[in-house]
Amino acid sequence: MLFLIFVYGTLKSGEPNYHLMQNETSGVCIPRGIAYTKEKYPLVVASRYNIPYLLDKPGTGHNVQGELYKVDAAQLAFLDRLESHPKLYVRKDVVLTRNKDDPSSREDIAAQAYFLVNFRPHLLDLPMYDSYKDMIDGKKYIKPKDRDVPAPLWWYEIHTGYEEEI
Ligand code: PCA
Repeated sequence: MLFLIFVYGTLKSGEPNYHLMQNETSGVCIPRGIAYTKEKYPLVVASRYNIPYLLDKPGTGHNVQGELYKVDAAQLAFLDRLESHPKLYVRKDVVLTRNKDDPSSREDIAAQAYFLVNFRPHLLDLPMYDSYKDMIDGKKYIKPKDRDVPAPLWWYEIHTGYEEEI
């Protein structure tokens, strides 16, 4: 069984976690090209570690560019752990298109992506991007191994569910 996953952040080619999308590193992972969200979504870079988040608020932001991958159950489980699904990011259905400038395009693609669902409202005040890239607006991504505060102790910065746990 294979799953179609849309990556829009550090897992894209050339970005800091791309090595985790190499085929057979953690499971089967086959590139399927570039796609865009059919709906607009806010893509922001947030928290002290400058992490990209696609916010679950359709209609706001941009048609976000990302990459499609076909993955097997092992790679999907690996990605779910990496993204702390469903505690932090939530893997959700998303509709994509190959051609964002042609809304009538019949090439809709059903996939899943990691969204931030219970996000703090102030995240909507951040700049919204149509495509993520490390160092965008000078924001350097800090990898999990280089973070000075362990998860979930910093999640309150971006997530409404973690205030009590600090
Ligand atoms: N990794 C996932 C979600 C955000 C991130 O940095 C991705 O690239 O889609």
